[in-house]
Amino acid sequence: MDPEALRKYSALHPKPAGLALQYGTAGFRTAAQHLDHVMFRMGLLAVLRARAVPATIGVMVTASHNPEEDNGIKLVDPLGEMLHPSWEEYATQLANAEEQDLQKVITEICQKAAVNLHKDALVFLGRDTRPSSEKLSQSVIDGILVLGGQYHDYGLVTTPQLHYMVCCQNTQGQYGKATLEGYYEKLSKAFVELIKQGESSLCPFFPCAKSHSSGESQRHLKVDCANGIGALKLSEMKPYFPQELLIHIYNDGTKEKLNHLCGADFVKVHQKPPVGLDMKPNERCCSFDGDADRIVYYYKDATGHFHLIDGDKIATLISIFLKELLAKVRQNFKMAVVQTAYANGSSTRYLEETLKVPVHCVKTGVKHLHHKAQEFDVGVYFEANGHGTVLFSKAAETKIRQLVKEEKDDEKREAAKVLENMIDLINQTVGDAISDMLVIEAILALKGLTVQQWDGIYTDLPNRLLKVQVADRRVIDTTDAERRAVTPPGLQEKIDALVKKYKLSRAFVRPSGTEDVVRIYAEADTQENADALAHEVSLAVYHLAGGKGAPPQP
Ligand code: G16
Repeated sequence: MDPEALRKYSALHPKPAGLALQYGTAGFRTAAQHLDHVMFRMGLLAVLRARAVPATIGVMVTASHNPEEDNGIKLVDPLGEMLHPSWEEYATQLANAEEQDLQKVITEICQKAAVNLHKDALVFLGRDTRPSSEKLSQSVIDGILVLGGQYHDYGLVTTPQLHYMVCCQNTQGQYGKATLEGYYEKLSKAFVELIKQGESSLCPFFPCAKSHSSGESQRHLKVDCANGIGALKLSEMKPYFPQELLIHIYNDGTKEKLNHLCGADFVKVHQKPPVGLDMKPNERCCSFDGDADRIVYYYKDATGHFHLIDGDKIATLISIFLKELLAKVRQNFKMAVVQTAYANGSSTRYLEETLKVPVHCVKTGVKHLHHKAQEFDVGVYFEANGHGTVLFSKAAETKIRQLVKEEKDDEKREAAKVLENMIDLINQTVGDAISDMLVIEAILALKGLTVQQWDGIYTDLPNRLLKVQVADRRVIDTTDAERRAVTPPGLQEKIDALVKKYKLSRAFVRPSGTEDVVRIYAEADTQENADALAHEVSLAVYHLAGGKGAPPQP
């Protein structure tokens, strides 16, 4: 490390006085103008991490679902997973170090994490379409270079595409080719194979598949791309899709602002369609978020009523499909679903009681869900907001591929083939809107399901998500996978008392790790009751946790 170069470059990326940020649910996130120093320093950290592992590390410049004016950065570990929690702490220390202490903090990290400064370091870089992203990723590059690292800049990519590239690189191509073409080819090949299997007489499991794929209306899918990177990448991928899937892109970023009144987060929170997407009754539609790692589906029925199909129903559809196939390959694979406190009570009940699949609840943040899902042969994880994927253990994947090659029993072999294609279609590194969309489209086509039939698997309990601004959201501390508040004193007692007023009700509060707000979730027997409960809880937060501005209005 050249201390002089470090001093010189760090002075070009000064830390605003008094600013302290924390590596949150998905990295650092705040107004873009406050992030230049963080970007430079995360370039430094990525090099240290790459040397410590040692392996290629990813850096994604994005603030995902946040407003266009925000930005952020997510670090990606070698197999495409989120940065290891022990390094989140280093990230926070480095981001908040005063300029004169920077070198000392780097030396401390090197000592604690046994970083060999003489090793090569390669960092993969990607960014979303925010106006601030290009300049901020240049600051990351400055940080990488000053510590003697090398980088490959993928430029504009979705977050999951960058995770995929990192995994391909570190598995020496076993996971796929570390190029966009490699990603498009891998996913589209698996998708086409699955659709073909549905139409093949050799594969008897999908009697309704043929009639589904020949139905003209079933071939169309309207996709709201949140005016973000998803639009660019989905258009690039379109030529790879077969005739059975006709994608129509809306909110492509040419006219409106990123995430403004559209995108997966908007649709989920407001439980209404995005602007800019003209929805006819019973048409299948979906929304990506700003960096295309989340997806939710929806449609409008003949009476004009809006139906949201969120991450819980996506997890349910995938679980039903996989469970049927796993029964056919008869390998006693352990399957489970991982959710968070936001999961609708009806989804948990359906999964546990009807489908008989074990369900686990963990803290918000895909990093927590991913970690838990790794404990099973087949771990399906989804946040209600549409962020999720499926993980197959190495042992399960190897067995499935072996059955495809060697199994004599036709039924077992064909089921294994479907599973093999699912493994290739699913981006196992992280939730991926494009990959999830194709998984869902394949399942609907193979099972011959319409969006309404999918929606009808169970009925969501009415629910409401709200946000409240407080002076310092860290005053709220939670336990039991964020389902109970430990501080401030009296808050949980108040919530418990409010919940008792309504039938089938549940509510919790937690500080967001991506926005400066406290999130409130409530569900109850009717929408009016869910709304009323959420409002009363938001007032409790406002009064007991130092609310800012005017009290929340109903
Ligand atoms: C990120 C995380 C998600 C999380 C979401 C909201 O999503 O990756 O796991 O659910 O933030 O987190 P919070 O409630 O803490 O603000 P994204 O799509 O914005 O990167």
